[in-house]
Amino acid sequence: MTDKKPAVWYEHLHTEKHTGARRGRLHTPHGVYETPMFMPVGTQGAVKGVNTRTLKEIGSQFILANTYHLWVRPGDELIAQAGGLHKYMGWDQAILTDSGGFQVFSLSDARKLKEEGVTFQNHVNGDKMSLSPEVAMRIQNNLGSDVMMQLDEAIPYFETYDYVKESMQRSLRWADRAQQYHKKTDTQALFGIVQGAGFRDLRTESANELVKMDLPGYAVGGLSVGESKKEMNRVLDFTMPLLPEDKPRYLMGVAAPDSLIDGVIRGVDMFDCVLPTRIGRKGTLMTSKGRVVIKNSRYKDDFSPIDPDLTYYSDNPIRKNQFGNLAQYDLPNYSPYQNLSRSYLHHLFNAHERLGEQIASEHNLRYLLHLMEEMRKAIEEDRLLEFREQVLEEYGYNKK
Ligand code: PRF
Repeated sequence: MTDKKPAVWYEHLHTEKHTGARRGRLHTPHGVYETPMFMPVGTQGAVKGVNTRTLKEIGSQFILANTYHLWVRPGDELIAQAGGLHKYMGWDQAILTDSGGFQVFSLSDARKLKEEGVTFQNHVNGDKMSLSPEVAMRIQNNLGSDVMMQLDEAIPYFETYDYVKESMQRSLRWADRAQQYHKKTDTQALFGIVQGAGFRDLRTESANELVKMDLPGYAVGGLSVGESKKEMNRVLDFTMPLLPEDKPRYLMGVAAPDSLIDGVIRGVDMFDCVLPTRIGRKGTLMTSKGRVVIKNSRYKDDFSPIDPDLTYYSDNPIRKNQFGNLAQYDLPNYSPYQNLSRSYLHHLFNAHERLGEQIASEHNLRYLLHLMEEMRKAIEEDRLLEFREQVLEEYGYNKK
Protein backbone atom coordinates (compact mmCIF):
# COMPACT_ATOMS: atom_id res chain seq x y z
CA MET A 1 0.00 0.00 0.00
CA THR A 2 1.23 3.45 -0.88
CA ASP A 3 -0.03 6.75 0.48
CA LYS A 4 -0.99 7.89 -2.99
CA LYS A 5 -4.70 8.62 -3.20
CA PRO A 6 -6.76 7.20 -6.06
CA ALA A 7 -8.47 9.56 -8.53
CA VAL A 8 -11.61 9.51 -6.39
CA TRP A 9 -11.37 9.09 -2.62
CA TYR A 10 -13.60 9.30 0.39
CA GLU A 11 -13.05 11.63 3.33
CA HIS A 12 -15.05 10.64 6.39
CA LEU A 13 -16.49 13.44 8.52
CA HIS A 14 -18.97 11.91 10.93
CA THR A 15 -20.80 8.67 11.76
CA GLU A 16 -24.34 9.19 13.00
CA LYS A 17 -24.59 8.06 16.63
CA HIS A 18 -27.60 5.76 16.41
CA THR A 19 -27.20 4.25 12.90
CA GLY A 20 -24.44 3.40 10.43
CA ALA A 21 -25.07 6.60 8.45
CA ARG A 22 -21.97 8.32 7.16
CA ARG A 23 -21.38 12.00 6.47
CA GLY A 24 -18.40 12.50 4.19
CA ARG A 25 -16.93 13.98 1.05
CA LEU A 26 -15.84 12.61 -2.29
CA HIS A 27 -12.67 14.11 -3.70
CA THR A 28 -12.60 13.86 -7.50
CA PRO A 29 -10.59 15.31 -10.39
CA HIS A 30 -13.59 17.61 -10.95
CA GLY A 31 -14.12 18.92 -7.43
CA VAL A 32 -15.07 17.85 -3.93
CA TYR A 33 -18.65 16.76 -3.19
CA GLU A 34 -20.72 16.17 -0.11
CA THR A 35 -22.07 12.71 0.80
CA PRO A 36 -24.50 11.07 1.10
CA MET A 37 -25.52 12.26 -2.36
CA PHE A 38 -28.10 11.67 -5.07
CA MET A 39 -26.84 11.74 -8.68
CA PRO A 40 -29.23 12.86 -11.43
CA VAL A 41 -29.13 10.54 -14.45
CA GLY A 42 -28.10 11.84 -17.87
CA THR A 43 -28.23 8.56 -19.79
CA GLN A 44 -27.25 9.97 -23.19
CA GLY A 45 -25.07 12.78 -21.88
CA ALA A 46 -28.12 14.86 -21.05
CA VAL A 47 -30.38 14.86 -18.01
CA LYS A 48 -33.69 14.69 -19.86
CA GLY A 49 -35.09 18.19 -20.17
CA VAL A 50 -32.68 19.82 -17.71
CA ASN A 51 -29.70 21.88 -18.83
CA THR A 52 -26.38 21.94 -17.00
CA ARG A 53 -26.84 25.47 -15.69
CA THR A 54 -30.08 24.47 -13.99
CA LEU A 55 -28.50 21.25 -12.71
CA LYS A 56 -25.98 23.37 -10.84
CA GLU A 57 -28.54 25.85 -9.67
CA ILE A 58 -30.58 23.12 -8.00
CA GLY A 59 -27.51 21.71 -6.24
CA SER A 60 -26.45 18.70 -8.34
CA GLN A 61 -23.00 17.38 -7.57
CA PHE A 62 -22.20 14.23 -9.58
CA ILE A 63 -24.27 13.29 -12.59
CA LEU A 64 -24.44 9.87 -14.19
CA ALA A 65 -24.13 8.89 -17.86
CA ASN A 66 -24.28 5.54 -19.62
CA THR A 67 -21.51 3.69 -21.43
CA TYR A 68 -23.94 1.65 -23.49
CA HIS A 69 -25.94 4.57 -24.87
CA LEU A 70 -22.97 6.83 -25.63
CA TRP A 71 -21.11 3.95 -27.30
CA VAL A 72 -24.08 3.17 -29.57
CA ARG A 73 -24.60 6.89 -30.29
CA PRO A 74 -22.67 9.15 -30.97
CA GLY A 75 -19.71 6.83 -30.20
CA ASP A 76 -17.02 7.05 -27.54
CA GLU A 77 -14.29 7.78 -30.12
CA LEU A 78 -16.18 10.85 -31.26
CA ILE A 79 -16.59 12.05 -27.69
CA ALA A 80 -12.86 11.50 -27.07
CA GLN A 81 -12.16 13.56 -30.21
CA ALA A 82 -14.34 16.33 -28.77
CA GLY A 83 -12.19 16.36 -25.64
CA GLY A 84 -14.14 13.95 -23.42
CA LEU A 85 -17.68 13.87 -22.05
CA HIS A 86 -17.29 16.75 -19.57
CA LYS A 87 -16.35 19.11 -22.37
CA TYR A 88 -18.77 17.62 -24.90
CA MET A 89 -21.80 18.14 -22.67
CA GLY A 90 -20.56 21.29 -20.95
CA TRP A 91 -20.44 19.84 -17.42
CA ASP A 92 -17.39 20.69 -15.33
CA GLN A 93 -18.41 18.77 -12.19
CA ALA A 94 -17.98 15.05 -11.57
CA ILE A 95 -19.41 12.34 -13.83
CA LEU A 96 -20.00 8.68 -13.06
CA THR A 97 -20.56 6.30 -15.97
CA ASP A 98 -22.39 3.02 -15.62
CA SER A 99 -20.73 0.15 -17.46
CA GLY A 100 -23.54 -0.91 -19.74
CA GLY A 101 -24.13 -4.08 -17.74
CA PHE A 102 -27.60 -3.07 -16.69
CA GLN A 103 -28.62 -1.39 -19.96
CA VAL A 104 -27.51 -4.22 -22.27
CA PHE A 105 -29.59 -6.60 -20.21
CA SER A 106 -32.64 -4.35 -20.12
CA LEU A 107 -32.64 -2.78 -23.61
CA SER A 108 -31.00 -4.93 -26.24
CA ASP A 109 -32.29 -7.88 -28.27
CA ALA A 110 -30.83 -11.26 -29.20
CA ARG A 111 -28.41 -11.25 -26.32
CA LYS A 112 -25.73 -13.93 -25.98
CA LEU A 113 -23.74 -14.12 -22.79
CA LYS A 114 -20.32 -15.78 -22.68
CA GLU A 115 -17.27 -15.68 -20.44
CA GLU A 116 -15.68 -13.23 -22.88
CA GLY A 117 -18.59 -10.77 -22.64
CA VAL A 118 -22.00 -10.19 -24.13
CA THR A 119 -23.05 -9.87 -27.79
CA PHE A 120 -26.36 -8.27 -28.67
CA GLN A 121 -28.25 -6.16 -31.18
CA ASN A 122 -28.39 -2.53 -30.15
CA HIS A 123 -31.73 -0.83 -29.66
CA VAL A 124 -31.01 2.02 -32.10
CA ASN A 125 -30.33 0.36 -35.46
CA GLY A 126 -30.11 -3.34 -34.61
CA ASP A 127 -26.35 -3.58 -35.30
CA LYS A 128 -24.60 -6.49 -33.66
CA MET A 129 -22.19 -5.36 -30.94
CA SER A 130 -19.94 -7.06 -28.38
CA LEU A 131 -19.36 -5.67 -24.94
CA SER A 132 -16.60 -7.16 -22.79
CA PRO A 133 -15.08 -5.93 -19.52
CA GLU A 134 -12.19 -4.48 -21.55
CA VAL A 135 -14.42 -2.77 -24.12
CA ALA A 136 -16.52 -1.23 -21.32
CA MET A 137 -13.29 0.17 -19.84
CA ARG A 138 -12.02 1.44 -23.18
CA ILE A 139 -15.29 3.29 -23.77
CA GLN A 140 -15.28 4.79 -20.26
CA ASN A 141 -11.61 5.79 -20.67
CA ASN A 142 -12.61 7.59 -23.87
CA LEU A 143 -15.53 9.29 -22.12
CA GLY A 144 -13.20 10.40 -19.30
CA SER A 145 -15.68 9.96 -16.44
CA ASP A 146 -14.42 10.44 -12.87
CA VAL A 147 -15.94 7.13 -11.73
CA MET A 148 -16.21 4.14 -14.04
CA MET A 149 -18.21 1.02 -13.24
CA GLN A 150 -17.03 -2.50 -14.01
CA LEU A 151 -19.05 -4.53 -16.51
CA ASP A 152 -21.36 -6.83 -14.57
CA GLU A 153 -24.37 -8.95 -15.33
CA ALA A 154 -27.54 -7.47 -13.87
CA ILE A 155 -29.94 -10.37 -13.38
CA PRO A 156 -33.52 -10.59 -12.17
CA TYR A 157 -33.77 -10.85 -8.39
CA PHE A 158 -35.58 -14.18 -8.34
CA GLU A 159 -33.13 -16.27 -10.40
CA THR A 160 -32.13 -19.68 -9.06
CA TYR A 161 -29.27 -20.03 -6.58
CA ASP A 162 -27.13 -21.87 -9.15
CA TYR A 163 -27.58 -19.22 -11.79
CA VAL A 164 -26.95 -16.32 -9.37
CA LYS A 165 -23.75 -18.03 -8.21
CA GLU A 166 -22.47 -18.61 -11.74
CA SER A 167 -23.35 -15.05 -12.78
CA MET A 168 -21.88 -13.42 -9.65
CA GLN A 169 -18.61 -15.32 -10.07
CA ARG A 170 -18.43 -14.32 -13.73
CA SER A 171 -18.96 -10.67 -12.71
CA LEU A 172 -16.04 -11.08 -10.27
CA ARG A 173 -13.80 -12.32 -13.08
CA TRP A 174 -15.01 -9.37 -15.17
CA ALA A 175 -14.06 -7.00 -12.34
CA ASP A 176 -10.58 -8.48 -12.33
CA ARG A 177 -10.26 -8.07 -16.11
CA ALA A 178 -11.51 -4.46 -15.85
CA GLN A 179 -8.88 -3.70 -13.23
CA GLN A 180 -6.13 -5.31 -15.35
CA TYR A 181 -7.14 -3.19 -18.32
CA HIS A 182 -7.46 0.12 -16.52
CA LYS A 183 -4.29 2.22 -16.77
CA LYS A 184 -5.61 5.75 -16.21
CA THR A 185 -5.88 5.31 -12.45
CA ASP A 186 -4.65 8.85 -11.74
CA THR A 187 -7.64 10.47 -13.42
CA GLN A 188 -10.40 7.85 -13.33
CA ALA A 189 -11.53 5.54 -10.53
CA LEU A 190 -12.91 2.04 -11.16
CA PHE A 191 -15.67 0.84 -8.83
CA GLY A 192 -16.59 -2.83 -8.38
CA ILE A 193 -20.21 -4.02 -8.16
CA VAL A 194 -21.38 -6.50 -5.51
CA GLN A 195 -23.93 -8.98 -6.91
CA GLY A 196 -25.55 -12.11 -5.50
CA ALA A 197 -29.29 -11.29 -5.42
CA GLY A 198 -30.84 -12.22 -2.04
CA PHE A 199 -28.34 -14.94 -1.11
CA ARG A 200 -26.22 -14.01 1.87
CA ASP A 201 -23.33 -16.37 1.12
CA LEU A 202 -23.14 -15.18 -2.51
CA ARG A 203 -23.24 -11.49 -1.57
CA THR A 204 -20.52 -12.23 1.00
CA GLU A 205 -18.29 -14.00 -1.51
CA SER A 206 -18.82 -11.17 -4.02
CA ALA A 207 -18.03 -8.41 -1.50
CA ASN A 208 -15.01 -10.19 0.00
CA GLU A 209 -13.43 -10.91 -3.39
CA LEU A 210 -13.98 -7.34 -4.61
CA VAL A 211 -12.56 -5.89 -1.40
CA LYS A 212 -9.40 -8.00 -1.91
CA MET A 213 -8.92 -6.19 -5.23
CA ASP A 214 -8.55 -2.91 -3.32
CA LEU A 215 -10.69 -0.89 -5.73
CA PRO A 216 -11.30 2.81 -4.94
CA GLY A 217 -15.04 2.31 -4.39
CA TYR A 218 -17.84 -0.27 -4.29
CA ALA A 219 -21.40 -0.42 -5.53
CA VAL A 220 -24.22 -2.72 -4.53
CA GLY A 221 -26.01 -3.82 -7.71
CA GLY A 222 -28.91 -6.13 -8.43
CA LEU A 223 -31.28 -4.37 -6.01
CA SER A 224 -34.41 -2.31 -6.62
CA VAL A 225 -35.27 -4.74 -9.42
CA GLY A 226 -38.67 -5.88 -8.20
CA GLU A 227 -37.92 -7.21 -4.71
CA SER A 228 -39.69 -5.66 -1.71
CA LYS A 229 -38.18 -2.78 0.28
CA LYS A 230 -37.92 -5.08 3.27
CA GLU A 231 -35.93 -7.51 1.15
CA MET A 232 -33.62 -4.75 -0.10
CA ASN A 233 -32.96 -3.62 3.48
CA ARG A 234 -32.26 -7.21 4.51
CA VAL A 235 -29.60 -7.53 1.79
CA LEU A 236 -28.08 -4.16 2.71
CA ASP A 237 -28.01 -5.18 6.39
CA PHE A 238 -25.61 -8.03 5.70
CA THR A 239 -23.78 -6.59 2.69
CA MET A 240 -22.84 -3.07 3.78
CA PRO A 241 -20.72 -4.12 6.82
CA LEU A 242 -18.52 -6.16 4.44
CA LEU A 243 -17.42 -3.03 2.56
CA PRO A 244 -14.38 -1.00 3.70
CA GLU A 245 -15.14 2.09 5.77
CA ASP A 246 -12.60 4.25 4.03
CA LYS A 247 -14.11 3.85 0.55
CA PRO A 248 -17.30 5.22 -1.02
CA ARG A 249 -20.38 2.94 -1.28
CA TYR A 250 -22.94 3.31 -4.00
CA LEU A 251 -26.43 1.79 -4.18
CA MET A 252 -27.39 1.59 -7.87
CA GLY A 253 -30.77 2.64 -9.21
CA VAL A 254 -32.56 3.81 -6.07
CA ALA A 255 -34.51 7.07 -5.53
CA ALA A 256 -37.68 6.51 -3.51
CA PRO A 257 -37.39 8.81 -0.48
CA ASP A 258 -37.84 5.99 2.07
CA SER A 259 -35.28 3.82 0.26
CA LEU A 260 -32.76 6.67 0.20
CA ILE A 261 -33.05 7.16 3.95
CA ASP A 262 -32.99 3.42 4.64
CA GLY A 263 -29.88 3.07 2.46
CA VAL A 264 -28.12 5.95 4.22
CA ILE A 265 -28.97 4.43 7.62
CA ARG A 266 -27.12 1.31 6.45
CA GLY A 267 -24.07 3.24 5.29
CA VAL A 268 -24.70 4.11 1.62
CA ASP A 269 -22.97 7.27 0.31
CA MET A 270 -24.20 7.53 -3.29
CA PHE A 271 -27.45 6.87 -5.18
CA ASP A 272 -28.75 7.40 -8.71
CA CYS A 273 -32.03 6.74 -10.48
CA VAL A 274 -34.06 7.92 -13.47
CA LEU A 275 -37.19 8.02 -11.29
CA PRO A 276 -37.45 11.80 -10.62
CA THR A 277 -37.11 12.79 -14.28
CA ARG A 278 -39.06 9.82 -15.64
CA ILE A 279 -42.12 10.35 -13.45
CA GLY A 280 -41.73 14.14 -13.83
CA ARG A 281 -42.15 13.84 -17.59
CA LYS A 282 -45.38 11.93 -17.00
CA GLY A 283 -46.69 14.62 -14.64
CA THR A 284 -45.96 13.16 -11.21
CA LEU A 285 -44.39 15.56 -8.72
CA MET A 286 -42.41 14.45 -5.69
CA THR A 287 -43.18 16.79 -2.82
CA SER A 288 -42.52 16.80 0.91
CA LYS A 289 -46.18 15.85 1.38
CA GLY A 290 -46.06 12.93 -1.06
CA ARG A 291 -46.60 12.43 -4.77
CA VAL A 292 -48.87 14.75 -6.71
CA VAL A 293 -50.35 13.55 -10.02
CA ILE A 294 -50.71 16.97 -11.52
CA LYS A 295 -53.10 16.02 -14.36
CA ASN A 296 -55.72 15.15 -11.79
CA SER A 297 -58.65 17.57 -12.19
CA ARG A 298 -58.51 18.46 -8.50
CA TYR A 299 -55.49 20.66 -9.31
CA LYS A 300 -57.32 22.66 -11.96
CA ASP A 301 -57.88 25.59 -9.62
CA ASP A 302 -55.32 24.79 -6.91
CA PHE A 303 -53.31 27.98 -6.65
CA SER A 304 -50.98 26.70 -3.94
CA PRO A 305 -47.30 26.19 -4.80
CA ILE A 306 -45.94 22.84 -6.02
CA ASP A 307 -44.40 21.92 -2.67
CA PRO A 308 -45.78 23.39 0.56
CA ASP A 309 -42.41 23.09 2.32
CA LEU A 310 -40.09 24.69 -0.20
CA THR A 311 -39.55 28.41 -0.69
CA TYR A 312 -39.14 30.36 -3.86
CA TYR A 313 -35.93 32.22 -4.42
CA SER A 314 -35.89 34.75 -7.16
CA ASP A 315 -32.17 35.36 -6.80
CA ASN A 316 -29.68 32.84 -8.04
CA PRO A 317 -28.85 30.98 -4.83
CA ILE A 318 -25.61 29.43 -6.08
CA ARG A 319 -22.87 29.81 -3.50
CA LYS A 320 -19.51 28.12 -3.51
CA ASN A 321 -18.37 25.69 -0.87
CA GLN A 322 -14.91 25.92 0.67
CA PHE A 323 -13.47 23.96 -2.24
CA GLY A 324 -14.81 26.41 -4.80
CA ASN A 325 -17.50 24.02 -6.07
CA LEU A 326 -20.82 25.46 -7.02
CA ALA A 327 -22.76 22.59 -5.53
CA GLN A 328 -22.87 22.62 -1.80
CA TYR A 329 -24.87 20.98 0.93
CA ASP A 330 -26.37 23.90 2.74
CA LEU A 331 -28.61 25.43 0.15
CA PRO A 332 -31.71 26.79 1.87
CA ASN A 333 -34.97 24.98 1.20
CA TYR A 334 -35.23 26.84 -2.04
CA SER A 335 -36.85 25.61 -5.21
CA PRO A 336 -36.93 27.56 -8.47
CA TYR A 337 -40.63 27.01 -9.23
CA GLN A 338 -42.34 27.82 -5.98
CA ASN A 339 -43.71 31.01 -7.53
CA LEU A 340 -45.83 28.80 -9.80
CA SER A 341 -49.11 27.17 -8.83
CA ARG A 342 -50.26 23.59 -9.19
CA SER A 343 -53.04 24.99 -11.35
CA TYR A 344 -50.53 26.41 -13.84
CA LEU A 345 -48.62 23.13 -14.01
CA HIS A 346 -51.90 21.23 -14.45
CA HIS A 347 -52.67 23.53 -17.36
CA LEU A 348 -49.23 23.00 -18.96
CA PHE A 349 -49.66 19.22 -18.86
CA ASN A 350 -53.20 19.42 -20.20
CA ALA A 351 -52.08 21.66 -23.03
CA HIS A 352 -49.11 19.39 -23.81
CA GLU A 353 -46.69 22.23 -23.27
CA ARG A 354 -43.16 20.89 -22.94
CA LEU A 355 -42.41 23.40 -20.24
CA GLY A 356 -44.59 21.35 -17.91
CA GLU A 357 -42.37 18.27 -18.29
CA GLN A 358 -39.27 20.37 -17.81
CA ILE A 359 -40.52 22.08 -14.67
CA ALA A 360 -41.73 18.80 -13.17
CA SER A 361 -38.35 17.13 -13.87
CA GLU A 362 -36.40 20.01 -12.37
CA HIS A 363 -38.70 20.21 -9.39
CA ASN A 364 -38.40 16.46 -8.66
CA LEU A 365 -34.60 16.62 -8.84
CA ARG A 366 -34.60 19.64 -6.57
CA TYR A 367 -36.86 17.80 -4.13
CA LEU A 368 -34.44 14.84 -3.93
CA LEU A 369 -31.30 16.98 -3.77
CA HIS A 370 -32.90 18.97 -0.97
CA LEU A 371 -33.86 15.74 0.81
CA MET A 372 -30.18 14.70 0.70
CA GLU A 373 -29.11 18.11 2.02
CA GLU A 374 -31.52 17.70 4.93
CA MET A 375 -30.28 14.16 5.48
CA ARG A 376 -26.67 15.34 5.68
CA LYS A 377 -27.69 17.85 8.33
CA ALA A 378 -29.63 15.19 10.26
CA ILE A 379 -26.54 12.93 10.25
CA GLU A 380 -24.33 15.73 11.51
CA GLU A 381 -26.81 16.39 14.30
CA ASP A 382 -27.33 12.68 15.16
CA ARG A 383 -31.07 12.80 14.54
CA LEU A 384 -31.44 10.67 11.42
CA LEU A 385 -34.04 8.29 12.88
CA GLU A 386 -36.29 11.20 13.86
CA PHE A 387 -35.73 12.66 10.41
CA ARG A 388 -36.78 9.33 8.86
CA GLU A 389 -40.02 9.27 10.84
CA GLN A 390 -40.78 12.85 9.92
CA VAL A 391 -40.18 12.37 6.19
CA LEU A 392 -42.11 9.08 6.05
CA GLU A 393 -45.03 10.56 7.93
CA GLU A 394 -45.17 13.65 5.74
CA TYR A 395 -44.60 11.76 2.48
CA GLY A 396 -47.45 9.45 3.39
CA TYR A 397 -45.62 6.12 3.69
CA ASN A 398 -46.81 5.62 7.25
CA LYS A 399 -50.43 6.04 6.25
CA LYS A 400 -50.53 3.15 3.76
N1 PRF B 1 -25.56 -3.06 -12.35
C1 PRF B 1 -25.21 -1.99 -13.13
N2 PRF B 1 -25.99 -0.89 -13.19
C2 PRF B 1 -27.14 -0.87 -12.48
C3 PRF B 1 -27.55 -1.94 -11.68
C4 PRF B 1 -26.71 -3.11 -11.59
O1 PRF B 1 -26.98 -4.09 -10.89
C5 PRF B 1 -28.77 -1.55 -11.11
C6 PRF B 1 -29.62 -2.34 -10.20
N3 PRF B 1 -30.57 -1.60 -9.53
C7 PRF B 1 -29.06 -0.27 -11.59
N4 PRF B 1 -28.07 0.13 -12.41
N5 PRF B 1 -24.08 -2.02 -13.82
